[in-house]
Amino acid sequence: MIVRAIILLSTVLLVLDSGLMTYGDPLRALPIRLSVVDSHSDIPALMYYTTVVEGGVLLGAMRRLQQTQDHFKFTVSEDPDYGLFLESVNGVASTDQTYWEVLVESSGTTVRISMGVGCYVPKANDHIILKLTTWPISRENTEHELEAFTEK
Ligand code: B12
Repeated sequence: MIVRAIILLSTVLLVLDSGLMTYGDPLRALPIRLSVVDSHSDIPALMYYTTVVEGGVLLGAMRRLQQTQDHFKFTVSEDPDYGLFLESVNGVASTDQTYWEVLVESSGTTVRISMGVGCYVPKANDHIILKLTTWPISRENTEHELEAFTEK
């Protein structure tokens, strides 16, 4: 009986230990760059260096940057379907005609991310670009833009 109890206890400890080894490794901080581009103003593009936890979302890196860097701030709003929408960057808010587009440059290619900042998981050395972009409001342009979105 005692032997059984000891075997059971050892098994439980072994399982717990292997679980802790899998989930308990220190989190790696991956370096990323983040640029803010507002071509609607005379403000030159700003570039920041920050880190994202391996497997962590862009929002986490942006929050870390906001806490450590006086000149970077942003706000988000919550959409019931798609999560967090980036509303403003460095005090410049999106409007009916503009929004903060989120792009990523990686290995020389720049693409628009296909989800919000609360879901996107950056890779090491990604260059994230927050770009104030005109949102086409004419019907013709809107349809074109809708196609570009839905093709993805
Ligand atoms: C129009 C549109 C936009 C417009 C909305 C402005 C406006 N005044 O209408 C603009 C250009 C701002 C936009 C931006 C983005 N969008 Co958009 N957008 C759409 C689109 C084509 C239609 C939405 C719509 O009008 N629905 C009808 C209305 C009545 O419903 P609604 O719930 O009120 O719609 C709102 C939300 O959809 C919200 N919204 C739109 N896009 C996004 C993206 C995110 C991440 C969030 C949280 C909310 C949100 O804005 C709408 C108006 O208020 C959808 C695709 C589709 N066919 O549904 C993509 C779509 C929702 N967008 C998408 C994406 C990825 C983005 C961007 C992240 C792209 C980028 N890399 O920059 C950015 C958001 C960046 C940020 N600042 O956080 C994805 C979301 C996928 C996901 N799983 O998260 C979709 C599904 C397109 C796709 N297939 O990839 N978008």
